Amino acid sequence: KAIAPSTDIQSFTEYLKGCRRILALLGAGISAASGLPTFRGVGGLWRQYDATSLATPEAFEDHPGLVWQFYSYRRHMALQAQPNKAHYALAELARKNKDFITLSQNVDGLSQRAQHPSEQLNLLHGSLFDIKCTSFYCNYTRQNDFTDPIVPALGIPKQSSSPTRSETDKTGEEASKSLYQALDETIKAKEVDISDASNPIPELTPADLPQCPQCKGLLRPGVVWFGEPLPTDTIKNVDDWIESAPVDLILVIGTSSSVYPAALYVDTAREHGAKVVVVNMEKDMPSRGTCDWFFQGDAALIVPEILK
Ligand code: BJW
Ligand code: ZN
Repeated sequence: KAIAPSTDIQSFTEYLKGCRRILALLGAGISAASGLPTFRGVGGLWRQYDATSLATPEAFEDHPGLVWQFYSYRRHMALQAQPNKAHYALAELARKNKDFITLSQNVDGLSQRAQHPSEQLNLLHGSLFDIKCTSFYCNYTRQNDFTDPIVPALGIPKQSSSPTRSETDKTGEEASKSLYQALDETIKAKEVDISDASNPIPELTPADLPQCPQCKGLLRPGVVWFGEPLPTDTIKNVDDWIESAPVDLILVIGTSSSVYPAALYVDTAREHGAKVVVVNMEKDMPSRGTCDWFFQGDAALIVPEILK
């Protein structure tokens, strides 16, 4: 489409009134105002530390201690954070409209904690609080494990300034910046600069890391790493839902739409008749050119406003 997307809230709310079947695709930006950093874009934590390279099966195989430290930190931060008004607005929409489903790429548990009905919430990339065994022959998994730290050796050093509830008053960018500092301090406390490739990686012994109660193998976070398939049941649910009838609207909230197959749901929804609304802090979005409405700014402010 050559036409610029509309930025008119009124025309959007008019359209929304007539919508029945609605999808939301969530990315890290929806949790930015809760103080959790995004992967890319404004306040992107991964850029400095190249954390996308930590979110791979190869990184975990080679450096399980380092990767577990990273996820332990992420679990800790997510547990300290509170859902924001965008999480609550979507949870409310889900309770009011049983023809609405959310596809979340986030692993932080904030939609669940905002009481989003679980049968309408599809976790495309798993959860920081699901744990599973890495042994090929073992099927051990557990869900909703909020133990922090998950094992003592993965404790966050006390001197790191983790976000408190008052962090939710800050803007996403401010909060992300203070998280940067917290990660810096965590790394300094361990006297390791993981941004410098020449530094030795801190080796925790396998006995320090979470261990499978069934087979004594190494446990891992139940998230989806690059090169891994998305959860089959979840994908089937979503695909069946989309196929079953035309879709009226897809809300694309706080995602760079750069990771597949999640990003493809925007096109799939459009092919099934959906209009596309994008909510993002940044103006230069790849999905902006092909959306019907574009609302620039903090999702925590805009989402409750447009769903009111
Ligand atoms: C705000 C804001 C505010 C800020 N308000 N907005 C096709 C083409 C090319 C490559 C591929 C392809 N298909 C598959 C691939 C490979 C790969 C891939 O996509 N690579 C791309 C990088 C090119 N995909 C995969 O490997 C996937 N698996 C797969 O395809 O398997 C195939 C297979 C089949 C059968 C057998 C075996 C394999 C898996 C992808 C898994 C992604 N995992 C991660 C890590 C999860 C765990 C963890 O959290 O550590 O998921 S990567 C990371 O990116 C995380 C996120 O969910 C995901 C998306 O990021 P998101 O949420 O969009 O965040 P950002 O930071 O990118 O964007 C934030 C946005 O918010 C920005 O736009 C900001 O502007 C905005 N923002 N503040 C509103 N306050
Ligand atoms: Zn096991």
